[in-house]
Amino acid sequence: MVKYDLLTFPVHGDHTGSLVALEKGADFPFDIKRVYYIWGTDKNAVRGKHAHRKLEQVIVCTSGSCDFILDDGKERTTVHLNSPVQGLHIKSNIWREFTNFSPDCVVMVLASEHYDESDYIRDYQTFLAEVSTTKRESR
Ligand code: T46
Repeated sequence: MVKYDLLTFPVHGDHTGSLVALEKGADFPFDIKRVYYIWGTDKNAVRGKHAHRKLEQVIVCTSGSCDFILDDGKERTTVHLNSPVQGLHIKSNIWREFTNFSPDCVVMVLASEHYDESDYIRDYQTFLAEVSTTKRESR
C-alpha cells in the first residue's frame, strides 16, 4: 500500500459560510514554511511527475476537483480530491502526478520546506534507484 494520509480539518461555520484554519499542532503535521497554489489547469494536463527527497506537503483542493496519482516505487494509487475540508498528506520519496482537473480546480499546497530544486527527483528511473537504496539502508 502506498503510504499517505487523508486529513479531515475541523470546520468553523455558520449560516454565512465556512472557515478552515490550519495551524501546526493537533490538526496539522508539520511547521508550514511555504504555501503555493495552482489553478487554470487544462483538464488533461499532467503536472508533478517528480518526488521529493525531504519535503512533506499537505495538498488541499480548495475548489473543484483533481486526481493525485501516488507511487512509492512498487505500487500506484489514485486519490481523488474534491473537498476544501480534506488534506492529502504526502511524505518524502513518493512519486506524484496530478491530473483530471475540473475547470474550477484550485490546488493549495502547504509545504514543510522552502523551495529547493535540489530536493526534486524529476527522473523516474532515478526515483526508483533512490527509493530502493533508501529502503535497503533503513532495514
Ligand atoms: C508538488 C506539486 C503538488 C517556484 O519557483 N517555487 C515554488 O515554490 C514552486 C512549487 C514552484 N516554483 C516554480 C518552479 C517551476 O518553474 O514554478 C514552476 C512550476 O513548478 P513545477 O513544475 O514543479 O509545478 P508542479 O505543479 O508540477 O509541482 C508542484 C510542486 O513543484 C511540487 O513540489 O508536489 O506541485
